[in-house]
Amino acid sequence: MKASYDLDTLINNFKKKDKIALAKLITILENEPEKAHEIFKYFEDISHDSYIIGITGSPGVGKSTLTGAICKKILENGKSVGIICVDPTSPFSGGAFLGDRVRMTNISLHPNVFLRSLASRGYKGGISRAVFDIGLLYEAYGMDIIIIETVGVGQAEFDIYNLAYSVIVVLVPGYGDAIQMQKAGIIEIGDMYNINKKDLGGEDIAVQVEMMLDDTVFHSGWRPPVSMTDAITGEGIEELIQNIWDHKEHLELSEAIIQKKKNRFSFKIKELIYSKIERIISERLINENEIEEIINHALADGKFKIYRIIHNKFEDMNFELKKKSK
Ligand SMILES: Nc1nc2c(ncn2[C@@H]2O[C@H](COP(=O)(O)OP(=O)(O)OP(=O)(O)O)[C@@H](O)[C@H]2O)c(=O)[nH]1
Ligand SMILES: [Mg+2]
Repeated sequence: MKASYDLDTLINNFKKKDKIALAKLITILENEPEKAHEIFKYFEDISHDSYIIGITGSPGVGKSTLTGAICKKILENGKSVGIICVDPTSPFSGGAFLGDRVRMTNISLHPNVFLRSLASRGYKGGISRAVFDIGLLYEAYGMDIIIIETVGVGQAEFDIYNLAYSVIVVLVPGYGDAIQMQKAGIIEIGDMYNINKKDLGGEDIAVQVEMMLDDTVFHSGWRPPVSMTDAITGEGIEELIQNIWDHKEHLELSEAIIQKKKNRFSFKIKELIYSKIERIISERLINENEIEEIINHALADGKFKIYRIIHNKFEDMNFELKKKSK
């Protein structure tokens, strides 16, 4: 069911920093991604840039608590923060929405904060698309900082590295994370490493991470720093935040920020181009019924003929395409 709304009014309220309008626009983008085209037209005169921080790590390492603690410090400096929590663990941890809200209740009530939780499964157009669109909306809203929290790294469907400018990989004592890290190759993903739950130890893992980093060559000239925090008491948060600003400065001075911004948009542009091409193909070259026919034909003729049938069909399509482009 599609909700009824008046886009002009919504946008007007959004521009007056009305959080309800922001929430509604996010919902529209989630449910009707094709509306992005109409919505973002209203913001073409805005030139605001937000700085995007990614927080990633295994379930339960304290990403949400850390996000809350970082956010609190940023707010103390008079800045605004838009948070996106991508939470694939919700079925296990008993509800991402509730969990994150409870953990971040204090900050999410602050006028300069907006928090949106997304369940990563079942997203129309994929989770990266939704995160990208919400991030862009936060930028239009004028958020100074955007924080994206997500479980795990390097999942095909959600590539935090391409969406955030500074990525914090969070580890905790006692998980054997250093070994996991090496296996997953995530040493290439973190712009910084943070050992959370330092109240439970963690010196060992900090040393292991430092050693691994010492063995790695960083062509960018940025060697990821390692910090330790207790996200509950806020101990160590200052240092972690300093690492973020140092990384931001490094990106800006080396102009690597341009590449980061390019990465963020390039996947989106590719997605838009591919979906357009797909539409053109289905409208002009081959429709669903014809595809069904090919499938039936291939199945009826036996499995070994499948490649020949597909090959011939594509030859025909190429021919059609050439004819049309003349
Ligand atoms: N002892 C200790 N506990 C912490 C610390 N930070 C977070 N926790 C606790 O660890 C648990 C998980 O914290 P979350 O912030 O929900 O962790 P998360 O990584 O966001 O979890 P998911 O989003 O479900 O993957 C909660 O019970 C927190 O209170 C810390 O520094 N020390
Ligand atoms: Mg969380």
